[in-house]
Amino acid sequence: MSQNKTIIFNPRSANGKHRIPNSILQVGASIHGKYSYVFVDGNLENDPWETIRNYLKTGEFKYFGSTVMPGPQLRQAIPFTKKIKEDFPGIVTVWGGYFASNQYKVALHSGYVDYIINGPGDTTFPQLIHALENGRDEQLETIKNLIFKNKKGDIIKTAVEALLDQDTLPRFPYDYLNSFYPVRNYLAKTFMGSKTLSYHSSMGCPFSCSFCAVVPIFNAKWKGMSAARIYEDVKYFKENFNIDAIEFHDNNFFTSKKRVLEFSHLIMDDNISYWGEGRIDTINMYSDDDLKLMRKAGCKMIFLGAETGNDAVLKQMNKGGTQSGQMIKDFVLRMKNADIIPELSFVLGMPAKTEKEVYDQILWDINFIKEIKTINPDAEIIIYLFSPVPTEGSDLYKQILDAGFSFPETLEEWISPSWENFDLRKNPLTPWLKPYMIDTIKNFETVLNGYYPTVSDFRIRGYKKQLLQVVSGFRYKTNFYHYPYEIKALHKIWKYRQPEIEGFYSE
Ligand code: B12
Ligand code: SF4
Repeated sequence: MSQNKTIIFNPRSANGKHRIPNSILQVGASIHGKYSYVFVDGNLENDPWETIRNYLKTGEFKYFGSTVMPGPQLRQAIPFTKKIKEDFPGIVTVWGGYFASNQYKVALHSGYVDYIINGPGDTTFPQLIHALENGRDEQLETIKNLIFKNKKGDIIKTAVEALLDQDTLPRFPYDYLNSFYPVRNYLAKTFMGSKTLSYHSSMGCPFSCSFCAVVPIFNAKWKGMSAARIYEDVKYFKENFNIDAIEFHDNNFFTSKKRVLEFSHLIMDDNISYWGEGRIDTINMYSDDDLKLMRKAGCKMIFLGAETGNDAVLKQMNKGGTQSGQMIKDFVLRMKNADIIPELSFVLGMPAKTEKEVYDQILWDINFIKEIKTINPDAEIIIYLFSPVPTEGSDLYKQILDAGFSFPETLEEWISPSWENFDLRKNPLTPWLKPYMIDTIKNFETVLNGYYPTVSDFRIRGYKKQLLQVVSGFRYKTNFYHYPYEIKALHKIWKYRQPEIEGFYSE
């Protein structure tokens, strides 16, 4: 093993109970047994900078790798990486993850991020360390999925590697992680079970929705582990930690029906509930019997990108596949019959030719959401504001640039409060979306969350739920959404948790 060690860092991503850090586990797996490394999980450290600094002061480390998702993770990733360059200039800094891959220019121009892993790092990261350890700079351009500045200061983006057979990837070093942070502490109590595992079983997505950050990285490619391989890990967690629920963090867990049904058969008798993300038109092709089988095997809720009920806007979003407004309505009814909760996300605030068209579409979608709730009151609704992603070359991206939108030009700007709201898709700073439109959406969302609190926040039950419903009922039924302060106050008192920001409420 090399003398030079690596720190693999997971910046803080949420308050409260934390999920197992799959991103850094997979990066660790890629160099496990080849290079020495330590994990630092910002979620579980009181002062992660102190921990990092103490490691670096030993002089044994040369590489600092951080995973970087947009939003709160930037608050540690940016200042820590900058400080490392200032205080320990010999350290090589490497960023990976969705923010890094999509915003690589601003990261490299900062001067304190040396290398970006563009998408999966499973072969890229060990090859990068190998080249740097052996002083083989000339090899860098041949390493796939890498972005860096060459000696002339030009940005080099190397070839993209085809997605690997996921079954051949090394197992995650759970035992090694356990030597830093007890793995059992990551298994949260959620609305699904008392010990919930977060698991990621596939890479990419076969679609190319023009608003989605997965597209520029994976270009409509998807590869999943086999059901048997997933089940091996599930069994490990069942036997060692007695888990009773799983959150599948895949972008599109349900892409392969064969895999889902095989997996359902495998876990049928394990008493494990699960949640995953999928597409309406994909799962709509499953038969009623398939859905029932999944439910029996533990599938409790599925997150689905409904986006909008308007077929013309679905087209503008390049949603692809066969999804339509009518299909969404039919589908939520099928899910009701199968007893699986559909968790539908909507994207409001798309650009349009005139201000009136933008607003009319918002009002139209609000009505559509209410229609969905009438068909299936258990359907969960998540509302996002459209936040552009840099899908270079797409029509929609061109449209938003023409409308005067641009991303921050420095990393420091990304951690300003307004851009943080952009990341959380709560205020996207898009010029066509006027403050009164944002108010309408937010107020509707508050009333909706009052009248129909999410089941995933299991503290809001009994009298709390009833009180919220009484208070919001009049507003919901009469479309009166202005200034819903009384609902906000109750949400604040009971610390209502919106799953789209920090994940499901957990203890
Ligand atoms: C889990 C998760 C969360 C959790 C984080 C829990 C935790 N563990 O800390 C929570 C719920 C907090 C969360 C929140 C948000 N999330 Co999130 N989240 C994810 C999710 C579902 C899984 C991440 C994961 O573990 N992946 C598995 C690992 C193995 O894959 P990976 O991270 O891509 O890592 C590979 C490569 O990227 C690379 N790599 C990654 N990091 C590094 C680092 C180094 C050094 C190297 C070498 C390589 C490398 O190598 C890895 C192995 O090949 C992803 C979607 C997805 N499927 O990835 C979204 C995702 C990353 N989230 C996203 C977003 C936008 C958010 C939010 C900002 C907003 C929102 N409303 O959703 C919030 C707020 C963020 C916050 N609070 O920090 C987006 C990012 C989109 C974008 N614009 O870039 C994604 C892609 C979801 C989506 N499709 O929209 N999130
Ligand atoms: S189906 Fe979902 S994950 Fe796939 S590109 Fe569309 S929005 Fe992104």
